[in-house]
Amino acid sequence: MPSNRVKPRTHEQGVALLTAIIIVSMASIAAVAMTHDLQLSIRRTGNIQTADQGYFYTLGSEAWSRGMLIRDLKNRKKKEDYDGLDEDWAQELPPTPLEGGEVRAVTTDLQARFNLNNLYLEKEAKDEDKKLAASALTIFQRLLRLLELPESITQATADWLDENVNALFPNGAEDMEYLSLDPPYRTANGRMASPTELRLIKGVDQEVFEKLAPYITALPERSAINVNTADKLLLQALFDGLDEADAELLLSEREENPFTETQTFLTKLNDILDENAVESEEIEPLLSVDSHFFQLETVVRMENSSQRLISLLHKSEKDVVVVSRTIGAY
Ligand SMILES: [Ca+2]
Ligand SMILES: [Ca+2]
Repeated sequence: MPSNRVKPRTHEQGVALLTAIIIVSMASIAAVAMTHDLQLSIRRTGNIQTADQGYFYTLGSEAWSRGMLIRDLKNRKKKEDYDGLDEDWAQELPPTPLEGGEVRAVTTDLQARFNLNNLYLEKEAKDEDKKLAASALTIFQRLLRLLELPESITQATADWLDENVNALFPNGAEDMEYLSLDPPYRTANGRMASPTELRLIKGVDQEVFEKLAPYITALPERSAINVNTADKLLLQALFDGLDEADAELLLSEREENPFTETQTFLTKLNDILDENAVESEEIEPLLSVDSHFFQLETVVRMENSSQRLISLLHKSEKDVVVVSRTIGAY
């Protein structure tokens, strides 16, 4: 009779089984690791692709904004000889869906802001420039006062920008002030490349900067303030004695009839102030009714990422060109 008894496993069979189990485990580990690497690689490629796609969308938005300004330039030749908030370029593009995400864009007139570089002075500055810088200093001082910030910041900012190394009295600050800090640094003694440079200046902490940020800019050259786009607070900073209600009158006037000449604006201003309080000759070079510098901010949101592009655009008499691009903060 055949025996039903199972043969006892030999020692060799046990070792073979164990070896097989080890080999299978190792193969599984290797397979898992390879799959994991592959998944990471796919995800990484996907992220790069999404980021690239987002960047191209921001460039598309920039081209669109530039097109709007070029159109404005052509209209200007026809009749509309001003830059105001009622014009097409000034309208915000609300979140607009696009393949895989959405885009939002807003064009801001940078001449609606106070240009910090108006405080810049060459070493051998002409009297005319000195006069303009002194007027800018007064405007900046009034802006700080209206924002309830220390007015002493004006002198330190002027010192940061002017090419000389003599500190203004009593609140100025040149190299000696900053070289004693940790880490030490020197004054720029030149134009600012970005308004964020203000954070380096004596008396400007994050809180001060954030309060000032919506009202300031740093343009590559001296610029006038566009009275058709400037904020109410900045209009008040322009003229001593112009209170909030007066400034609101100017805002409603320009909403009805945007100013096409600075002289019209000054006449209206003198009407409001009910006196000839404004010295037209002094203030006129600081004002304009149109603008050359614009900022476009585009935010593109894709599945898991978002891209922010800040473009600085210059509108001349003939064309609109992109001066600089910054990804992230400006
Ligand atoms: Ca215009
Ligand atoms: Ca200086």
